[in-house]
Formats: sequence, C-alpha cells, structure tokens
Amino acid sequence: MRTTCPYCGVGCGVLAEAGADGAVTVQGDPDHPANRGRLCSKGMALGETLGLHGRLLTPEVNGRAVDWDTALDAVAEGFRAAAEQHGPDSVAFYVSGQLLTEDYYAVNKLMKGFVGSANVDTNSRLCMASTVAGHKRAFGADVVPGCYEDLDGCDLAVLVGSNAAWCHPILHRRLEAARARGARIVVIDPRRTATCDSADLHLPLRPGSDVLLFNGLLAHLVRNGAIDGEFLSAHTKGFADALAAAERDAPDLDAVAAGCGLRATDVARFYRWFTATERTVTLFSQGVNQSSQGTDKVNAILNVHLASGRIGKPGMGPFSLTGQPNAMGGREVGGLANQLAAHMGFDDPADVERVGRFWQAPAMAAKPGLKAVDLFQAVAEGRIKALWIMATNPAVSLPDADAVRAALAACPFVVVSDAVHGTDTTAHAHVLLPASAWGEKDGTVTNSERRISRQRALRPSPGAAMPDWWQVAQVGRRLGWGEAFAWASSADIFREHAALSAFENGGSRAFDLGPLAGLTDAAYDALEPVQWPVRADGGTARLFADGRFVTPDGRARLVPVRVKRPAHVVSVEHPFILNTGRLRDQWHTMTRTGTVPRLASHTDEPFVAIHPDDAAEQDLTDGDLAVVEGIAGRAVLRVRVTEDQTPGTLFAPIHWSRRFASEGGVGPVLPAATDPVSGQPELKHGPVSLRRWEPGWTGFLIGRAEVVPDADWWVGTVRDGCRVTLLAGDAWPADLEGWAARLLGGVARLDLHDGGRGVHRWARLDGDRLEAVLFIGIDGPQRPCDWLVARFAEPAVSAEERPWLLSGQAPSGTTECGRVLCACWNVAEARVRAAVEAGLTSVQEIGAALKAGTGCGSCVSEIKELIADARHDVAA
Ligand SMILES: Nc1nc2c(c(=O)[nH]1)N[C@H]1C(S)=C(S)[C@@H](COP(=O)(O)OP(=O)(O)OC[C@H]3O[C@@H](n4cnc5c(=O)[nH]c(N)nc54)[C@H](O)[C@@H]3O)O[C@H]1N2
Ligand SMILES: Nc1nc2c(c(=O)[nH]1)N[C@H]1C(S)=C(S)[C@@H](COP(=O)(O)OP(=O)(O)OC[C@H]3O[C@@H](n4cnc5c(=O)[nH]c(N)nc54)[C@H](O)[C@@H]3O)O[C@H]1N2
Ligand code: SF4
Ligand SMILES: [Mo]
Repeated sequence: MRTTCPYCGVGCGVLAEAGADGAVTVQGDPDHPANRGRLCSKGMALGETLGLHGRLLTPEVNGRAVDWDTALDAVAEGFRAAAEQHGPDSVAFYVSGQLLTEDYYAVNKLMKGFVGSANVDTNSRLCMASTVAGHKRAFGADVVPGCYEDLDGCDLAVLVGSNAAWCHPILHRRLEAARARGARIVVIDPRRTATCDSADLHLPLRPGSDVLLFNGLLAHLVRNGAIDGEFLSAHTKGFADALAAAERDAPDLDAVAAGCGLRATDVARFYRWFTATERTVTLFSQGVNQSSQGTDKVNAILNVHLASGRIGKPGMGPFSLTGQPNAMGGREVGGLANQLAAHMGFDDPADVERVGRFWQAPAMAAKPGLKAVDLFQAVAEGRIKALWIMATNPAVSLPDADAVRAALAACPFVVVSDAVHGTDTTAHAHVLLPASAWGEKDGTVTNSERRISRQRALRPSPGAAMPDWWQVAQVGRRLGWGEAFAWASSADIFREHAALSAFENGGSRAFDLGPLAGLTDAAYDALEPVQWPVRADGGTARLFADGRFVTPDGRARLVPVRVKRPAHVVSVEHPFILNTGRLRDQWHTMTRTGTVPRLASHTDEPFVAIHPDDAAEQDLTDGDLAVVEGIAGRAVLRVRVTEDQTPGTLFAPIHWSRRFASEGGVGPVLPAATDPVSGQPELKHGPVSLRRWEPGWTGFLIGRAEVVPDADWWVGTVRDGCRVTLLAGDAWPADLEGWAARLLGGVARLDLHDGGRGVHRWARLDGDRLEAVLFIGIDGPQRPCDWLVARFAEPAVSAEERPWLLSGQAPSGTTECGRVLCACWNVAEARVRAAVEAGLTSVQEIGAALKAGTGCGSCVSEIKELIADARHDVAA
C-alpha cells in the first residue's frame, strides 16, 4: 500500500505492507517525489508504533465505556446546551496539524458555518502562525513559493532557526547532496546543533536577534548594489520604507555583529555569500516562528528575497519548513481561528457571504475566533463552556501548561478525540472518543512544498475507533444539519473541499484544486502526489514566476520591521534564557514514538543543556539534577554540560509529559507571551533560574507494567519487554517494604539490604521469569546496567545468572549491549565502537558492515566522532 508518513512536514511517501499476523513493515516509496525511497528513523519505526497497547478502543463518558450513540448524543447535547444558554462563542474546538485535510474541513465547516463561531484554533498556532501572517503580509496569501527541487538546485542554503538534520531529516539529506556538489550551507541558530555538522558556517546569534541580522543583510545588499531594481519597481511595494527601517537598526556591520553577539567577520562572510549567490534558498522554522516577533522575523527574511528578486525561480526563494504532516492542509481549509476556508478570510464580507452560500450555512461566523493562548485563557475564565480537543495534547504542549491543565480541569464540558489512552489531556475529558490512527485513516495531507498526498488505510480500525471526520459529521447530524454533514467517505469531503477552493475563484485565490472536485472514488483512491494550485494540466511546482502576487494590485509588499525586545527578558531572579526544541527520535509528547524501545534509547531522559562556564558558575556538573524555575512554573532536569550552548542560554527538549516523567516537561516553565500579529507563543525564549537538586536517594525500577511511582522525581522509558523508571527522592520512603511491594507489583523473591551503606535492592520473579527489579541507595547506581535490562527480554533467568541480579553489574565476561546509535537499523553504539576498534576507518565502511548511518543519516556525525576518538586514542 502506498501511503504517507504521519510525522513531519517533509511528507515522505511510504510503502507499507500488513502481514498475515497483523505486523506492518514499511519502507520508503521510491516513486514519491518528496523522499524517493528514503525514510528517517521515525518513519522507519512506524510499524513498531502500531501495537494496540495503550490504544483508546471504546468511547467513554465520565470514565465509563459506552457505545458510540451514547457518546455522540452526549457531545451533541453538551454543545447544544452551551450554545443555547451562553451563545455560540461559548463553544470551541482545539485541533491539530496532524488531522487529515478531510477531518479538518469537517471541523471548520461545523463551527464556522453551523454552530456560528470561529472559535476553532489549532496547534498550528504554536507552529506556523507567524509564517502564515508573514506570507499574507508579503504575498497577499499564505503561499510557500518554492519546491523541494529548489533545494537540490541551490548554491547556498541558509537555515534559520531550523534543526533540519533532526526535524526534517530527508530534506536535510537533499541539502547535503547539494553541498556535496558544491553548494554552501549556513546555519543561524543560537546553539550548535546536529545540522551544523554539515554547515560551512554557523552563526550562533543572540536569541531573538534574527530581525537585526536580516535587516543588516537588506542594508548590505543595497550598499553593494545587489538588489534587483527592475523586479522591485515592477512587482513590489514598500521597499523604501523597509530599507529605512533596516538602516535605522543596522547602520553598519559592527552594529549588527554587536547586537547579534556574533563575530563581525562571520557576519561579513554570510553577507558576502548571500550577496554573491543568486541561487539562494532561505529555509526557516521554529527559531523564527515561535517568537514574540515571529511575523517580523518572517518578513525580514522575505524582504531580502524580494529585494534581490530571488523568488519564483529555480534554486532560490524563501522556504518555510512546515512542522506537522498536515500543517499545510489545515491552513488550506482555514483551520486557524482568524481564517475562513479555502484561503478566504473575515476581512472581506464578500468572502464570508460566499462561503456561507457554498455551505448553505445557517449561522456563518462573521468575525475571527480566539487564538490558542487566548482560547485557553477564555477556558480558564469560564467563558468557554464546551470544548472539543482533537489530535493534540495541549496540557503538555502549550506554554504556561500548568494553567492550561487547571483550565481543563475547571471546564464544564471537555471532549477529547485521541488515538491513545492516558495522555495528560485525555485525563481531563468528560467524553473520550477513540480515533482511527495512521494506517487506519484514509484521506489527504499537504507537505511543505504544497504537495497533496494520500494517506491510505492498510488495515481496519481496532475496537470501536472511528475517523475524526466521521465523529464530527455524526455530531453535526445530531445537531440538526443532516444534509450538510451527509458525507459517506473522505472522498466526499475532499470533493467538496476542492469545489469550494474553485468556487467563484477566477484566479483571485492561489489555493485552487478545481480539477480535483470531480474525482471519482476510484480516482481519489489512486490520486498521485500533486502540488497546488492544480490546473487542468496538473500541479504547480513554483509560484510567482511571473512576478504576480496575490495582493489586489498583484504586487508583493516589503514590510518595514524593527528590532524588538522579546516579551520576557532575563532578570536577577531569572538570569538564563531557556530555549526548547526537538530530539532526533521523539515526536512531540511521545504518545506514539515513546512506545518504541529503539527510538527511546537515543536519549532516555529529559535534560537541560548548559555551557561549561555557566555550569561552573552555578556549581553544576554533568549528570546532576537541576531545578529549572521559570516565571510560570518549573521542571527538574538532568544537567548536560556542553560547548554547543552559548553562555547565558539553556536548552531543553519538549517531549516529556507527566505521563513519562514527574517534572520533565518544559510547558509549565515557559510564560504565555505571544506575537502581537500572529498570536504565536514565544516558545524558544523563557527566562529561568537554575539550581542543583541533590536528592537524598536515587535508584531505578525495571518492570513489565506501567506504574506511576510514588517518588519525588521519576522518568520512565520503554525498553524491550519492560519499562525502566529512574527514581530519586528527598526523604527515604516511610514504609520501605510496603512502598517497594507497590512498585514491584507484588512481594519480592530476592532482596539485599545494607543499612550502613544505604543500599536496598529487590527482585520479583514469577517462576524463572523476571517480573520487576528495584534498586535504591544513597550513592546510586542511578541507572541499571544493560545486562539487567536485557534479562526482561528473556523468558527465564538461569541459575547462573540469578546471583548477579542484585549485584549491580553484568556477570563477569559478558559484554553489555549499550545505547542504540543508529535508530534506523537498531545498531548499538558498542557495535560501532567494536567495528572501529577492529579497524574500520570511514562512515562508508561502517555502513557497509553494520548498516549504521545508511538510513536517515542523522547519526553519521556521531559515527564520525567515534572514528575520530579512536584515531585520537591511537595517537595518544
Ligand atoms: N524528530 C522530530 N522531528 C520533528 C518533530 C518532532 O517532534 N521530532 N516535530 C515536527 C514539528 S511539528 C515541527 S514544528 C518541526 C520543528 O523543526 P525545527 O524548527 O527545526 O525544530 P526545533 O528544535 O523546535 O527548533 C529549531 C531551532 O531553533 C533554534 N532557535 C531558538 N531560538 C532561536 C532564535 O532566536 N533564532 C534562531 N535563528 N534560532 C533559534 C533552536 O535552538 C533550535 O535548534 O519539526 C518537525 N519534525
Ligand atoms: N516549549 C515548546 N512547546 C512547544 C513547541 C516547542 O518547540 N517548544 N512546539 C510546538 C509545536 S511546533 C507543536 S506542532 C506542538 C505539538 O504538540 P501536540 O500537538 O500537543 O503534540 P502531539 O504529541 O503531537 O499530540 C498529538 C495527539 O494526537 C493523538 N493522535 C495521533 N493521531 C491521531 C488521530 O489520527 N486522531 C486523533 N484524534 N488523535 C490522534 C496523539 O496520540 C497525541 O495525543 O507543540 C508545541 N509546543
Ligand atoms: S523525514 Fe522522517 S518523519 Fe519526516 S516525513 Fe520523512 S520519514 Fe516521516
Ligand atoms: Mo509544529
């Protein structure tokens, strides 16, 4: 079955095959233009995320399993009652760029056309809203001008606030291929990331100073006669004002270097390369968007491309890297509270009228609804009485997350549609609706280059799970709008969506799928990946080639932007800036990737990265636990000392929730400041303090069941056949044996106590099968040796092995298995080390021998390091 990966916005084609035993194997689709057969570690592990463990399989009302009719009646009644008593604006949806376009379309139609409120917002507000706003200001519409082939064909790629090596791995490989034939890569990011390993220049700019850097570039282009005057006068407006603003901020190179905290020679080199290289692509992502001046950052980038005429032509252009698989689809259906549908909006009453007529809508919303942060504020204040959350986990992913949690707990009626049970958000649901997941759903997604691809079902939904669009349509029908929600399939919805895009369009809107409005079911099934706008003769790779933009006068706008201070800055109480982002092998709140042992093993613990000078000053060493305290709330994280950080800045990953750790999440730490234009929260810039936490005891639990331990601090990770939970506490548990029995899930068969040394260890066996092991002590060990963990993957423990269980080490003579380095092929670091010691000296040789590094390639830099270390050892 040909389908599409459900993770990032690269939108890779996947060939998936369901075996007779239900097991699904995947490989890259060689015919898909996004990836041509490749997949990254997350995509390669898709088959392993499809187990039913943890899946939500039946609807629930107030914690009790019910049938669909009961659940849907409850939802319809809850929404009807709220709207009748408190008006339509007391009802809201909070949805996700992980929905399919058809799901998204259904939600948007129900709310904006029938309930009569635009209170539909999406996690894309946390992700793409600044780009949407920046595109609209510059181009008149939310359009990514270029395509992936421009990455293959460029001579300079500038990555701004993007860790593409980990977050868009397959595109990053295309950039590396361009580099191999001579293109240069510049990375603009306050910290040194894996993406910098294949860069020709890394500019570790001061967090938030991007506008200054690009204003300086605009002024530099003008000083060096590198602007395209003809293009500017024929196709744009606003150049003089934009330049005046830029020159005020950035009178010369030294001002830029000082303001950005960069070496003047590095800035000069970047400007020189940009000036000299016609085929330049500027790719940007969350370091740009998630900022209190994200929209201005976007326009600062678009300004330099417009000024140099580098747009709409092969090998060049600004390129927004979209995060979620269907971030783009959501924007096309108008999934954001300030959009309407099919690139129409609330600014023009004619748009509202037109969409209303097309939908035959009884109650068209006429004004924008609440944006995510304001929406949850309204929930907290009791203004939202009924809320439906779909395919997102806001209790984890929003800033000031503890307040979001409290708001959810206080909301009178919360509906959550999710594929899994037990997320931080499902815990607050009055009604829980089981959603079909990847591999079961059927519909379309749009990737970063506007390419629409099919996700196809390869197996039936388990239990009672149903697609999201079906759930919405059922509630629409129950609310009395049977005809408008009569769809029988996702194909029906797609045709309607395509028809709306073409409705009275006549070239006024870039988003146009007209020719697809008449697809038969069979043609929809067989739909090949295609880039919008879709014309009679096919898709469109590149827009604006003719210099015509989507503004009323057809001209693009350069927008004057000025440097602004971030919403919150450092203070005596909060002297560090916390930056947050992603890890290579985890996806967001880990509801899917967190269940795959080989993905968990790359990084198994939430951490905070800090520069060595700062660590020394704070009296912290690598491996300590630290309390990271922000304006809103706190986290407790493992300290990682690294030169990759710039002094004064910290970095922590976003993935841990309360389901996987006691206080491993960054959501509570970040304040809810937003960009005034886009409403996107500033998720990369939270002032914090940092101090060591020295627990009274540490230890770990290994067990087969998922337990939430009663301990001050804990982090759980899945491993093969078991779950490892690291533990720490201030005071010793009061009733030690009772506490241990609870964690172990029963009474231990083996134990070892040395009160003098403060050591307590237990193991529980069922016959010869190991069920649980618990170690705690004053001086560790803090984590289990791999040999012990590996015993859980075995059916029985042998008589020879048994004495070693509580020893804290592997039997003499056994080698430990160790951390997985290459997650694509599941190759342990120890095997790569052994291969290097055995004499292999290049990444290619290692790849040929072990396959390590031949998948997505994101571990290649680590393999290189191991080779370099070995050489160093020999030399020493
Ligand atoms: N492995 C993995 N891949 C993913 C995801 C995932 O969860 N896991 N999620 C997907 C989604 S939804 C998204 S949105 C994308 C995100 O993809 P990216 O945006 O590439 O990822 P992030 O790690 O969030 O942030 C990118 C970088 O911005 C930098 N940054 C912080 N502040 C600034 C600043 O002021 N200026 C500049 N120039 N840079 C700054 C950070 O240091 C970080 O390295 O990834 C997608 N891909
Ligand atoms: N501090 C900080 N916070 C951030 C970010 C950051 O960089 N820093 N990044 C932000 C960004 S860019 C993003 S995109 C968000 C992501 O944050 P979220 O959207 O909250 O994270 P996910 O874990 O992807 O949540 C998706 C949920 O949908 C469920 N699900 C999966 N498939 C389906 C389906 O088909 N139907 C339904 N109904 N449910 C399904 C999953 O089980 C999961 O519970 O986080 C944002 N938050
Ligand atoms: S790069 Fe990886 S996560 Fe993104 S779509 Fe491709 S396989 Fe999926
Ligand atoms: Mo995102």
